[in-house]
Amino acid sequence: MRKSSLRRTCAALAAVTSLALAATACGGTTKNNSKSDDAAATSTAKADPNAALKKGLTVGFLPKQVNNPYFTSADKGGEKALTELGGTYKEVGPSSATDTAGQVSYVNTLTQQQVNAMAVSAQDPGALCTALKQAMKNNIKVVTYDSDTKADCRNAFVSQASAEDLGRTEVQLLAEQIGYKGQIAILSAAQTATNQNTWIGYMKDELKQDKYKNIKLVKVAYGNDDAQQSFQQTQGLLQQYPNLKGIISPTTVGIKAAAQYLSGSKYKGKVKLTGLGTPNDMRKYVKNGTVDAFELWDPAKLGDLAARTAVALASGQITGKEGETFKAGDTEYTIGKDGVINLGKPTVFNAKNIDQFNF
Ligand code: RAM
Repeated sequence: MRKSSLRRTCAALAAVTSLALAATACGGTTKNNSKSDDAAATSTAKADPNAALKKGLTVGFLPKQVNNPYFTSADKGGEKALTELGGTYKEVGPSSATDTAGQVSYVNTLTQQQVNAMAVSAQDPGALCTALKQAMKNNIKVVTYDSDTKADCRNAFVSQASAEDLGRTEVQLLAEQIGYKGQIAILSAAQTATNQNTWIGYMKDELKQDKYKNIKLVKVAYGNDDAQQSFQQTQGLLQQYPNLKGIISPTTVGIKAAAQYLSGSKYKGKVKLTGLGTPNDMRKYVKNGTVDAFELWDPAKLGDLAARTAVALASGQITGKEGETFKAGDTEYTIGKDGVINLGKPTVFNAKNIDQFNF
């Protein structure tokens, strides 16, 4: 068998069978038999900050959901960075944000295709672990971006901002808008989404402070990042809690659907809405008085950093350990605890600044 077809067979074997079998049949690694790459695959590998970035690498992007404009922007940012770095971009992924089995099979597809790295936004913290670990054993670098898995199931996580800041500031924004008084609800994405659940945890913690003692969180509803379900969930919240004063929706799909519902209802401007949205989705609702302020980061910058992190890992510049540094474009990033890399601070959008943004 030719070497390249042997490699392909081995990767396919590893992706669909137990790793032990593939490892026996393929001499320990199915990805690349060179010594240096074997070394890079082990957890004891050392980062070489002076290593040149490799050209010709293929990075597969696997978002939570392919037809979500937020991920379209994020992944375009990844594509642009890879083109600049002389690499190849590809994107695969499910069309529903609650198709974890689909995400698992896409991880296996990318492993089979022997990409050099993958950037994954996980629909669920644990469901992808076995598949991601198998990818890493095949010397494929795994970066999560946007929504993490468990720390031992990937090499690094590129986070959009500090999760704690995001959770706390969304509560602060809404509390100010409702005068620190009344019932509030959260309209989230999928019930298993790692990112939303982490932010909601910090929202609940923020609400424990004395200054929020007159605010009551009455419900967390899930719209599954589906426009229609999110719209119906908002309608249901108002039916169940007619005195509701505010909603936080930490999802671009959720906040847009909630704004659409409120904007056509008697609650427009009365029930306050904030959370995470794109300026292009939310512009008309800010202008028509449905929404005062909300926040987000630039998704394209998140995708850009995910791609650059993937290439730095696959080039051996970093391994994902705390304290390692690397340059992405003109910015130097330091890897934090548990392999987390923070993009920066989110932007708060309101009527004054929203026209300065186009994404
Ligand atoms: C949706 C997705 C994504 C989240 C944004 C804010 O597009 O749930 O994971 O980061 O909203």
